[in-house]
Amino acid sequence: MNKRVLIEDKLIYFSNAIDTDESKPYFKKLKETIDWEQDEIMMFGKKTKVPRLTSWYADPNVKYSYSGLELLPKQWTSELIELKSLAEKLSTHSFNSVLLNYYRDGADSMGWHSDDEKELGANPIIVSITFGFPRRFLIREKMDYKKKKEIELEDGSLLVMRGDFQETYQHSIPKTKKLVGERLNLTFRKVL
Ligand SMILES: O=C(O)CCC(=O)C(=O)O
Repeated sequence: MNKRVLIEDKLIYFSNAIDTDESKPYFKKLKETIDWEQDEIMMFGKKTKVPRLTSWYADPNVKYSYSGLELLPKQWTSELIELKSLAEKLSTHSFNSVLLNYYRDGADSMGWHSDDEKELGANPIIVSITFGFPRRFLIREKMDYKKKKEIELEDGSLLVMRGDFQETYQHSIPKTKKLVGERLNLTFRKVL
């Protein structure tokens, strides 16, 4: 497994946390078994579809709201439990929930944001696992948007976000006009 520190104490990248011969079956199983939903949020007073499909799994009684949406937890599947264990092993932290995103093509995206909801507490540890087509993960400093970094999140990769990463930076997955394949992303979180 190849480990790289991208930002000291804040961002650690494992490029092949899951081997290709395992990542392909995970992709297929997650795509087929996860209860994908098309969420809608209010933007400028209008209901707008979120540009990706999402799903939320968590321990019972865990409540979370995200972009103004109250999420109701679904029950862990066996693949999600396995991936949670891997996330816990590599981050030495425990999680009680996972938010999944399904990017169907290059028109699907995630806008600039920080995972700084108060339910996650100060300096949350979040682990992000990617399956499928690699997409650009952009990072910018909140105090100076011109200070940017980026990394391509590859199939089977695992990214640990920790320390004051969410407080100091925003991140996004931009749209692309390139022909890109489907991508699944899982972010393991601990809701307090
Ligand atoms: O798809 C990704 O890699 C980013 C996901 C993300 O930013 C999030 O779930 O908050």
